[in-house]
Amino acid sequence: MDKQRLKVAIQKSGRLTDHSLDLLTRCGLKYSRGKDQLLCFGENMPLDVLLMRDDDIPDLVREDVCDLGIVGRNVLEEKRLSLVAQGLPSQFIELQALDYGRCRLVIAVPEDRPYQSPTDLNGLRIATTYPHILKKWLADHAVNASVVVLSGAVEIAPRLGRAEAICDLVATGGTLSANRLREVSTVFESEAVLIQTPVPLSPDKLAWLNRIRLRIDGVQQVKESKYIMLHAPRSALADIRRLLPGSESPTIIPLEGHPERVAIHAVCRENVFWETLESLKAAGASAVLVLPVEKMLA
Ligand code: PRT
Ligand code: ZN
Repeated sequence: MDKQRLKVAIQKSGRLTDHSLDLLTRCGLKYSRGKDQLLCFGENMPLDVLLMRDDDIPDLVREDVCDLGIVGRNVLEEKRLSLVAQGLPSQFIELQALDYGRCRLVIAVPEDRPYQSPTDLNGLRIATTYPHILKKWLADHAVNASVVVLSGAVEIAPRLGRAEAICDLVATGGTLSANRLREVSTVFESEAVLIQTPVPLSPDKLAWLNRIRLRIDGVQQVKESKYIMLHAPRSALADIRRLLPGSESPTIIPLEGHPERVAIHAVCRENVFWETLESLKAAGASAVLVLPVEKMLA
């Protein structure tokens, strides 16, 4: 593989795959997928995408097989703590959070089990696929429980009599309630993060990484942003500026033949709801138009 090209590892098939490919596409990457389905070749940037199991991504980046990786912070933290336990170097360079794949690692118990505080877990068996994160949390809370390590289907462990509690990832909470479990404590909060090799990048690769990071910032900023245009009496300018959510300095344009009215154009960095439009109208605005923002570069 070409050493001058950035290699980024993302999950091959799972919850982060579509979001990660979508993010790279929004950053301008056009790619073709290799025959083996493991590599996407960047056609318009010196950047290739390797499709891997998420559990392998931290090591691929730590060992400099890939320059970059996108992985859940939960997977990264579990890996980091397992390296610490083995006395190995455990620093990962986390470049930025990516605002998707949000979930939390929680302790859950059967709905009918009383629970007031972490000490109620003393003496219990807790099933998880995240033993290192769980053990650290138990130690931090001075709880003496035993950790049952499973490779999946953690939510059915209490019903099978393998554990009295579980420590698992939750997004909506649907899986817990379907299994008559209730969340009692958050152990770790997670989202997808971009990580970097500990080996310094060549100047060319670094320049591309910096460009991509600026584009990621741009992609994140426009998610909620809207471009709003409206007409308003000059006298209402102060009120209207106050009503525009998250906008810095709007552009004010005179309207030919209407000295008392102006056009106002502004980028709002938050979503614009109907309530805001109604308030704008009440303040004297007319011809209000709200458009999505596709790209932004600060
Ligand atoms: O094959 P590979 O090893 O790559 O994939 P995987 O099966 O290990 O991972 P995958 O695709 O399930 O998840 C990848 C990453 O997505 C995780 O490491 C998290 O960072 C993130 N993520 C976000 C989640 C969830 N949300 C999530 N809800 N990972 C797992 N879940 C599971 C959870 O384990 C439970 O079974 O979904 C269920 C709960 O979901 P709710 O919505 O019912 O609460
Ligand atoms: Zn995995």
